[in-house]
Amino acid sequence: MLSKSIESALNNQIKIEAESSQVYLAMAVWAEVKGLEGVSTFMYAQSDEERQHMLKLVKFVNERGGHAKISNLEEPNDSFTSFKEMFQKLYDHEVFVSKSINELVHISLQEKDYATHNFLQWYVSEQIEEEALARTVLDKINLIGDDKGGLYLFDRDIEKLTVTTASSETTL
Ligand code: OFO
Repeated sequence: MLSKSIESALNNQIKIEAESSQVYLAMAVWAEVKGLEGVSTFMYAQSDEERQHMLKLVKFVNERGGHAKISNLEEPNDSFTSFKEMFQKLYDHEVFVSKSINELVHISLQEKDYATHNFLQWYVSEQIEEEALARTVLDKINLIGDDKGGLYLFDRDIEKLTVTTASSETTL
């Protein structure tokens, strides 16, 4: 059985994961409108993954005797001055999510809720993967700079990065 404080912390994370899905959906749309199909496919896939992260939490809260809360979401930013800015925001967002997961892990230990602590380890590994992926993408964008040919190749290649993330194995 979840304590009230753990339930509320997990529910807060449900909102964060749902908002992450919206953040990446808005990025997918922006990239699609700009004609970068590879980038938009990557972002649509990221958005789907975040929804899975949210659902995994929903199931966990309900299975442990809590009540998952489905909240109103912040409207995501849907315009960017450049691809570099968009990918920087993706990276910053993942760092923010990692901090939030770490805080949850901390609370679960404080409350000696080892089941929740164990459940959260999946998210800890996931955030390591996602931060690394976002950093790799950002490094590539920085290398390309304003080179249009480089951007074309990047757009073609980024879809392959989607396939290699461990998170694509997500199951509920
Ligand atoms: Fe939910 O993993 Fe990214 O944010």
